[in-house]
Amino acid sequence: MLHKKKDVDETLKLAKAVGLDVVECVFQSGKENQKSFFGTGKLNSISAEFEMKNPTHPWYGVDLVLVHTNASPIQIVELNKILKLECWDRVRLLLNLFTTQANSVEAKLQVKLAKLNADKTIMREYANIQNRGERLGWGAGGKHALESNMKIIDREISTLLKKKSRREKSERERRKHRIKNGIKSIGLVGYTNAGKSSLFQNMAGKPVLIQNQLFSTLETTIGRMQKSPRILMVDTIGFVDNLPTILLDAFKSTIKESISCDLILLVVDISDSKKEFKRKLQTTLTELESHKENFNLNLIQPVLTKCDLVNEKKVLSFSEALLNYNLKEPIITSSVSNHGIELLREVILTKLFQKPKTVSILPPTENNHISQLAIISHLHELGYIISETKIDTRGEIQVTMWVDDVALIRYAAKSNNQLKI
Ligand SMILES: Nc1nc2c(ncn2[C@@H]2O[C@H](COP(=O)(O)OP(=O)(O)OP(=O)(O)O)[C@@H](O)[C@H]2O)c(=O)[nH]1
Ligand SMILES: [Mg+2]
Repeated sequence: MLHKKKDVDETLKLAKAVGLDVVECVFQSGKENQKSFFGTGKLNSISAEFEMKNPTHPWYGVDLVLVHTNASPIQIVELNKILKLECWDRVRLLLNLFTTQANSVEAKLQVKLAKLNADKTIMREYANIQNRGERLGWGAGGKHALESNMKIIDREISTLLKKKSRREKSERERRKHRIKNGIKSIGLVGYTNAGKSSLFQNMAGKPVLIQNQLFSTLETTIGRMQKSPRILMVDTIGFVDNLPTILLDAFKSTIKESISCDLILLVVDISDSKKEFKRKLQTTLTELESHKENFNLNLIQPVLTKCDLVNEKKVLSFSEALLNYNLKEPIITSSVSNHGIELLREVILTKLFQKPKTVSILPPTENNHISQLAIISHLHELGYIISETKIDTRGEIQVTMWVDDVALIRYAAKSNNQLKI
């Protein structure tokens, strides 16, 4: 791997997630070379070392070079030409990871689109070289192959864009339908590997992929929060530093779905070092800020998770650090020990429904003959019942529940005065 900065930990994790075995990191300091990222002298010496083909050399058998940057197409082509090996920058690395992780039709479509757009930028660069009359580099193919490949890519991109826009339209319709029916939604957002899917699974009871790996989740899963009225939780892709524009564009609608909600849980891993905690939080907030036309920043509720892995002192120190970002007081949780989960549920319910409502269900009379059991069963559908108390003397049943005001009033109007709010 070639890189200029020393903070390559995350790139190494991405490489591991793709199944790559990194044998060595090569550093170079100094100003970035616009054409080849690294200085020509350095690249030539690396190339010479590759060409030696000495079986005892640690690079023997290496078939891929990673560059620790979101490189320009010019740089990728030039690196390819000099090193005569396949070269991936962070964009290609992430694209390959996303390709292996994409399971749903939606994610596959988005990744494929991003990949084709990335390929197109490289081909365009080869075409530029050709127009300048230079010799095409290693791996470029012939002139005709290049032209016909570019045409094929353009056609595929336009087909995929049409499919994507159809899917987005039906998603918009579904969302409209949910809003019309008073169904609330909560988005889980945060850095990749923060613990979003674990929190989702814990609170919604729906199994999702949970792995100690970057970008386990690429698609959106929606599940109903347990012990609550109809509140839908949305688990989706996480953020990462410098996510390439090509991928950001492809996943824009997925990200939009997780933030166009009534409440946003900003999930932050508290088991990280303070430096990592701040870096990941800053990236997530910057990302959210860039989408602020789709939601109100006041809807963000921070959740510091994985608290089972740290001591009280660290919890306090990280909670304090969070306040410097003008965020609300965080809820401290663990999806493993269940610490804070019930408190988080209460906070969510209070934010969405203010407080529990108590209603009285009167026994049937000659005119009003709906059974109390039938009304209670309907109330179960409408909201979440916390308690039911029978008032013996009057035969009345008092029910305390979390419920949407409008839905309750609408139902009470249909109950022939048997349901008193
Ligand atoms: N100890 C502990 N581990 C946790 C907790 N929450 C999540 N994890 C672990 O952290 C890792 C990442 O968890 P996920 O829930 O997959 O994280 P994510 O944010 O959905 O990650 P991506 O989908 O990859 O962006 C997994 O190994 C989980 O088991 C927690 O509360 N405590
Ligand atoms: Mg996940």
